[in-house]
Amino acid sequence: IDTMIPLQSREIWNKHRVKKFNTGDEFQEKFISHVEWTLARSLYNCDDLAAYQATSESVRDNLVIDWNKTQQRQTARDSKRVYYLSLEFLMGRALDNAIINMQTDTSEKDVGETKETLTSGNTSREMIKNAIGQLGFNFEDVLEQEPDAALGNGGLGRLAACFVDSMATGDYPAWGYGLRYQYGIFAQKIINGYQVETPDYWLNFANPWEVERSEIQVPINFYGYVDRAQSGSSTLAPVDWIGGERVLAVAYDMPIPGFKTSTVNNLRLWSAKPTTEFDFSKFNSGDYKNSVEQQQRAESITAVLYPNDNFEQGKELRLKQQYFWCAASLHDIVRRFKKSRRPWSEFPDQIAIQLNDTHPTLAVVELQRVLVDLEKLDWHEAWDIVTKTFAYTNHTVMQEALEKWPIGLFGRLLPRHLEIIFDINWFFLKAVEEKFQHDVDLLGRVSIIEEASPERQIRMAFLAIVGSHKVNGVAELHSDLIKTTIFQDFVKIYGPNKFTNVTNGITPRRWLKQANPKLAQLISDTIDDRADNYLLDMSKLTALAKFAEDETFQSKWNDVKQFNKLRLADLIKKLNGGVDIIERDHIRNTLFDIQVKRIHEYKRQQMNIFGVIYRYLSMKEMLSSGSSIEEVAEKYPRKVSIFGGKSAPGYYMAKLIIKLINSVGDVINKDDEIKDLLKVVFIPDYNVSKAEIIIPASDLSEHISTAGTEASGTSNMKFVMNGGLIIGTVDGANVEITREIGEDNIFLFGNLSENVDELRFNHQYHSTKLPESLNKVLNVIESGAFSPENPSEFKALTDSVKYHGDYYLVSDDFDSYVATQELVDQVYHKDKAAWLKKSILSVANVGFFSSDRCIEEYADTIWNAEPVKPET
Ligand code: GL2
Repeated sequence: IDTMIPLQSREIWNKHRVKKFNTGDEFQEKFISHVEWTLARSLYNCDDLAAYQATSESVRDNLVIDWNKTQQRQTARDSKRVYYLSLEFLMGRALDNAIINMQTDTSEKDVGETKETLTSGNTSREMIKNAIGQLGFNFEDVLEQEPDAALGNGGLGRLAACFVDSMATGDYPAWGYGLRYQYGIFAQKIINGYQVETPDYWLNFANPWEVERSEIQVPINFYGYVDRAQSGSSTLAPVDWIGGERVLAVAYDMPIPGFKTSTVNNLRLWSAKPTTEFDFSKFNSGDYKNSVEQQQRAESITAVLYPNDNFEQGKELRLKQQYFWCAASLHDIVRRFKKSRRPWSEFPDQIAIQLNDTHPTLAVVELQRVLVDLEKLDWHEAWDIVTKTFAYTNHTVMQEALEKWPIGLFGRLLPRHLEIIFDINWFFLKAVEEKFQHDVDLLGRVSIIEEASPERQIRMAFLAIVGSHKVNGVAELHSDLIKTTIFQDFVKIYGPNKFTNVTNGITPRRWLKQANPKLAQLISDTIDDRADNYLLDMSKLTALAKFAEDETFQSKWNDVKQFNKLRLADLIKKLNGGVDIIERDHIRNTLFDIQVKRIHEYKRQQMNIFGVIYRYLSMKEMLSSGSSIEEVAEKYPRKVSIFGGKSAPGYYMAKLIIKLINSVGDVINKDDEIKDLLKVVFIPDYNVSKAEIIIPASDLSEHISTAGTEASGTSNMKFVMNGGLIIGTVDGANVEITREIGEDNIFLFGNLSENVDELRFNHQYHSTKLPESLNKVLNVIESGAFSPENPSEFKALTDSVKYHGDYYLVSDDFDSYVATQELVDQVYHKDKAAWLKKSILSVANVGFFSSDRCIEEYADTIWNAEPVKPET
């Protein structure tokens, strides 16, 4: 690798080479020097926040050494690189994860002998915990200081975070590219039962996990016009795009450490800032204020994450974000490639770019522009390179989430890109026409340009398909569905092999080891893997199966669950102003039933709360017809229904669901007659760090989307990995979870996706017939039982089922949902051993859902990329 340092100076560099801390003592030395030098504080004013910062700086120092080496190694080996483009990276906290991933040794022989070093197996976390304790701080309190990096909405963003973890762990030369929003997903407050959004200014304190690369600044243009003075009339010839507005993209890098490897990859996030150029025309015309304001507007591009999940709004600023990010990332990728001095034809051999949903599809167009307009390649040669480079992951079939841009708006912002899209479409349609002359409607159906009124629109998903060599869905059912529904015509055009499946996964480092240290400990003790190698090879978990019916083991397993339930009860108490909602004395016999995810009608939190109401009404009915509370408890044993999740700020129905949950909780939780047998809790501001407390505490979790709507779901995998059982529909990855863990270990119910169209059709053409049970529930809601001051408060929710076609099929699934819930109660309360066996077997067979497996599949079947292993 090139260096500017003369040979004779290298010795001095080597002599003063920076070193990692490797013992608790060395860590403490680092910590204190950071308190003094980095924070300019001391022993006399070091609080938890300062301790967090000093710890992070110290851990970061270790990472940076490996980070630099990794980048040098990857450059020197010059193998194929992977770039994961995602508008969302829902990273959560970094410190604990970095500490866990620092565990470097994969040999088990020295475990237990040299306990307090980083190379002694399972002790990196213990070592630092002790060292911090000796310095006078509580490890957990220190970790709590870190704000979540909440640069995502939900599953899609968290998937990207799990993937970068697995790419580093698998030693893949892979970078993530995203945006450094100043405001992540809003913080949710619940006021009088309503969601209120407050800004998440997560960069309030210095962020030790990013490095500003102020030397890496990419100028990005918007607006302007296309000048073809040089090129004549052919649109295919290179032209000049004269931009009208220019901003700078500045790189911020986050280290992504792999687990038990010294590979540390890079996540590069772009931040917008004004150029130093100044609009002198405005200045000279006396409009100084305006020209400053225009400069300031630059920063607004990366100010805020759009808070919609599975929904696209079509705002100009969003398109600006997308282009800004795609252009900056591609510029960076192309610059790195050009340093290798290889011919352009080798670009796809050296680079794979994965499009996380259609959000980065402009990168396809931008690469074509760079190759044709700037590098002067022939159009078709360029297009061949482009399509071999990109691959596209689809994450939803829902119409409202599919991106479309009106060509007017698009053409104003990106005039040259619009021309290129027209040309791409022209060649694409020409080829289709040649092949399918008999199918007259086909061209209109697959055109990248939709002939819509009032205006034509660009279908980004179609552009992504045409610009990629592979398209994948995220669970088997979903990948089948896209082939038979939204992308059906493209299967005909390209053949079935362009379409594939990579079922989602999650990183076991965060979602088992970090979130559930007690369970991780029990597992590693039980399968005799104290160096935690199972976290790299989850098939090792199958060794748990032989203990599934072992009474002593079951009891230890249960103890871990109870510990985690208490931990969650503590969190709930804290969030409820110090007042307990959950009865601690009975926690072992209380079923924790949890649904945490974005609030969405298709995810059917409304069905869950209707079920809770039905249970409550049934309990009250028993009491009023003379049953004793013991008899009620026999039929409806102790249960807490726990909800959490954010609604998009503009999503009226989802916000109403939140309000209903809270209103129902207010009534039920105060009703002394039912003697705490049922409680309802809404946990405000669900996020990654709360998920780490909530998920390990579940006995049962709910994944109950209308069949065919949830592409995969990933929290279902997290709950199973933590020994929780699932109640779910035959949707998304629930299908493969069932296959892996066995159908005896999951509670499935409801209609199948193949029946959904017909059921919806019936609702449209005949009025919806409600089952007796649901009818009762809706009537009680309409009576104002949960909103006495405003009985019609929830009318939109009840009407949507009753009169508006029940699009999400709550009425069709309600009875089987309720019946399945009663079955759950029976197993949980009547046969604890059977329950524990299911729980143990689930964990034993959850290995398939490690995101390490996903990354291997992407690497083998889509990227054709190999790991670059550190030399040992
Ligand atoms: C989603 C899907 O809704 C979800 O089922 C899937 O698990 C994730 C990750 O593949 O992607 N699609 C989508 O647009 N969002 C998702 O979470 N926001």
